[in-house]
Amino acid sequence: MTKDFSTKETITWCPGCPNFKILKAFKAAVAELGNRNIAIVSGVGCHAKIYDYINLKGFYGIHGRVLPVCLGIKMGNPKMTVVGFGGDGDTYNEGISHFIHNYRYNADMTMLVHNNQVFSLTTGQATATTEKGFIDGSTPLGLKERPLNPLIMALESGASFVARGYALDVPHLKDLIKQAILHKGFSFIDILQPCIIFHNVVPYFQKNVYKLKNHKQEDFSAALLKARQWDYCFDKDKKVPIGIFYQKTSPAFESYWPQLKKPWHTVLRKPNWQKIIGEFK
Ligand SMILES: Cc1ncc(C[n+]2csc(CCOP(=O)(O)OP(=O)(O)O)c2C)c(N)n1
Repeated sequence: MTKDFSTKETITWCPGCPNFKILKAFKAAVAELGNRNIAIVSGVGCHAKIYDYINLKGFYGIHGRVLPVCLGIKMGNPKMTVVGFGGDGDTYNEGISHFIHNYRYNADMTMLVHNNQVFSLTTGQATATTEKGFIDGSTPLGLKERPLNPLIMALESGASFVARGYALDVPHLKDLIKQAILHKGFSFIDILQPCIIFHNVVPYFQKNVYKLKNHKQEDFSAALLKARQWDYCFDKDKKVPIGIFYQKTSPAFESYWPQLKKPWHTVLRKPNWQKIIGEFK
């Protein structure tokens, strides 16, 4: 049940923040999957607080380093389901190299990016996915660069599962999360999570977000075409597709490293903690 995944922590997101919806969708998804063998990992930022609100074990992160921690957990216990939560700054700025290389590795884990298109916790500076022209204290003359499209970057990096969700469509997001977790390989969902304080584009999304229909998920060219439909800017009233853009079967990291096939992680190790602690005295 969803409430089994709740904690007693006081939630400190701003009232009305779409992060509440991501929390709701995630808890409902894992409750429906009936899987408690999940480790969660977060970055640093507003999104990362989700770690405190989900009753699962894991690691409350380091800014931009969600994916290396996820991969370490997966290598340590290949039977574990691993889910990372990152911000757009966290994942597409500080963590961009991990983002690219993890598509090459294709370990069986899931990355959920709360994309509010700003560094929210530090009060709204521009990230890699902020639209050109965005004005803020750190870009008073308007941001000059064009945003990166993380879907295209994921596809071109060899991703085996690429999706986009919308935090304010909880049932749809819940289904995406379930499918991402069930996917055998590295799955990525860019979740539109408009920050209602520093980057409130809710009206744009309410008007323009639509669900992919009759889209061939195994067709790479079709995926690229759909990913290009919206460029993360808000000047031209473009439609914003959500759903699974691309999914393919390809060998997961755990399957091609022979060391990870053996059940070595189940061997009971008996570390001499006194000796180890002594080395640091
Ligand atoms: C290595 C490092 N760089 C910078 C910071 C400062 N910092 C803390 S939170 C944050 C913003 C996070 O933004 P984002 O990842 O987009 O998450 P959001 O707050 O929007 O959910 C930054 C830059 C930090 N903690 N560590």
